[in-house]
Amino acid sequence: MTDKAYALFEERQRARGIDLNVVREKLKSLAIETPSWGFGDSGTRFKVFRNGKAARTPYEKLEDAAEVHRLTGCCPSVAIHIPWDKTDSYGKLRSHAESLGVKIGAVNPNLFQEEEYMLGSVTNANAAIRRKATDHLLECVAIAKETGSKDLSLWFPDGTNYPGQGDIRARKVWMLEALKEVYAALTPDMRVLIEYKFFEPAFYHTDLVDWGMAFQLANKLGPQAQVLVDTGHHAPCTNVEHIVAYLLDECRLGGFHFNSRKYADDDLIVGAINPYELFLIFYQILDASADADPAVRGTVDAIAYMIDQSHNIEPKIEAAIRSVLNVQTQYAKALLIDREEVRAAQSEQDVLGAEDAVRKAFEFDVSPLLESIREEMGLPLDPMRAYKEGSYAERVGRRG
Ligand code: PSV
Ligand code: MN
Ligand code: MN
Repeated sequence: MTDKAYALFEERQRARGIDLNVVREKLKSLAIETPSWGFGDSGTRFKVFRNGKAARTPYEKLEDAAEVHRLTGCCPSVAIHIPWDKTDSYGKLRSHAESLGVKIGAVNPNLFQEEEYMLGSVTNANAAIRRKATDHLLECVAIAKETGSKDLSLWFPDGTNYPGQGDIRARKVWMLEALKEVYAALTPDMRVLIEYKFFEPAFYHTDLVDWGMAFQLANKLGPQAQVLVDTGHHAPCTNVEHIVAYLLDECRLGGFHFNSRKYADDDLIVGAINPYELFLIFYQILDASADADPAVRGTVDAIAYMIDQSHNIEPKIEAAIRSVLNVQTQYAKALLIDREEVRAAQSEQDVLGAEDAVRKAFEFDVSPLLESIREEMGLPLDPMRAYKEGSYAERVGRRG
């Protein structure tokens, strides 16, 4: 049945001039990083529901993430969040990850949980608090060196709630000062990925409110600083794929935090709300991967695809699997765009022809392709079902 479906799919794509060997190779090399915090209990400001099955320690989070990798074959690394994942030995944590067949990925400092950060962390008017926040960032660089991580994902909750509450220009200077110290501590193979967000937890002004400010900071710091696009961190109606294309062309797109949103920073399962946006993001990335400038192509190759979701009602491992499969699906669809057809329509200024060349790839059912690749890689054809029927789910069920 699968063979027949794939044969039909192949025939159809071949007739369109799509080289499925290239598509297959690209799909097989897609790596998506899962977040440790997506495997622990999390919630909203209203309540954290405890279902008794979520991972309780950084070690268990890595085990759950490794199970997602075992089933999907495309999640070889796990981002950590400090101090949520604080442990007495990061070397031990690293070995634990490696023994499970995964690596520790980006290190995420946390500047939003200590009482002292109420009025800001690196942009607090109190120099001692700024020092403490910067020291935490430096501690995370040191942790990254121990875990073998190359990326530090930086998100700052800093901002103000009322006009006049803070000196916006002074805070801008303090932010740069802190980041310069962090940048100076990196080894040449490390990066800082700067994440922006348009509001929350601050409701009047946010120090790093958008991609333009993150981009400007990255430019001031140097080539090892790039922008991290969290898909949930934009005002409604923002054209995220445009931002992606712009940053790629400037060689400043470092990575993603994928998640879905309907309203604000909802942190829902990736692709659950607007899968077409995800597809269009991948279209821009794939288009840039064929850019004449090797620096742009190199930027594409180094993109860190990370998931940042934290669910308060869904079972964690299944939610992570769903997100990963949704990312894979949209990537597969974007790989079916005939970019020559798009280019031809663009050069003829054929508006609807160009739109059609992009959209029609989205409309293909790529499940025969994904199943065929899973079969080739020795993976379960239906990772979600395999999880539900497997012994790991039973083991998780005994937690509590
Ligand atoms: C902030 O909303 C954020 O997107 C940052 O990436 C944090 O590290 C993460 O969420 C915490 O869940
Ligand atoms: Mn994020
Ligand atoms: Mn967020």
